Amino acid sequence: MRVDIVTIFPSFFDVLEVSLLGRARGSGILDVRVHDLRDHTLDRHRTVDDTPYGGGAGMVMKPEPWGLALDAILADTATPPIFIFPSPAGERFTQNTARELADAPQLVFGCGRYEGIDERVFEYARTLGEVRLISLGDYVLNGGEVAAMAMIEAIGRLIPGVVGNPKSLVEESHEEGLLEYPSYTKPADWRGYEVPDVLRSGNHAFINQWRRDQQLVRTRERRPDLLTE
Ligand code: 6GU
Repeated sequence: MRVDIVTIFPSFFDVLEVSLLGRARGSGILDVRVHDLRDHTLDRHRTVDDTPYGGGAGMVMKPEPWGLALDAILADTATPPIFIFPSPAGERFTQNTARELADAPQLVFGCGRYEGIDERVFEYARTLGEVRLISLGDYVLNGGEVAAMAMIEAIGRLIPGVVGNPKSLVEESHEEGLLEYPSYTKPADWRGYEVPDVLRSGNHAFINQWRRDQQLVRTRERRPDLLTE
């Protein structure tokens, strides 16, 4: 998968070089390219924002640098990509969203700052590919960078070969609409806290039943919204 990121803070994405995703980049499964929006400005001050039409607080990102940045990415692209603009005003990002996006050959993340990006940029991007405004949740971050990083990690780990053992993708929170069951490892007794007997019984039917019960108990307690949706 190819991932292009447009941002005024390219160094935010340096961390993509470490851990699982770093290894996937090294092995060619993930081709990540970070683009500095300011490289597509035409003025001496490399201006990316201006005051909002209609008044109001904050600054809005100007459309011209965005247009040139998207054009530069498209100039070197075979098929229409999916554009993702992280935004608290977008649809909610879920495990389902991650699964949908993991099949795409190319994702382009447009990271906005300030009060947002001039709306016409989204209209223009729709002429180049599918456009999705996506939010991580109901709270506000300073910009799209951290949100894009979270989405790239959630999507990237679903690409075959990124996570070493594909089985570890199946038994985890949200894969079946429930929270994950509790996990334990050695020692069996740690500071007087014991591992539940059933997990040491060797009876896999009991173990599976216990784990399923724990998933339901946890989900009911912590995330009742998942059971009613
Ligand atoms: Cl995607 N962007 C910003 N700026 N804030 C957010 C968000 C995204 N998701 C939750 N809060």
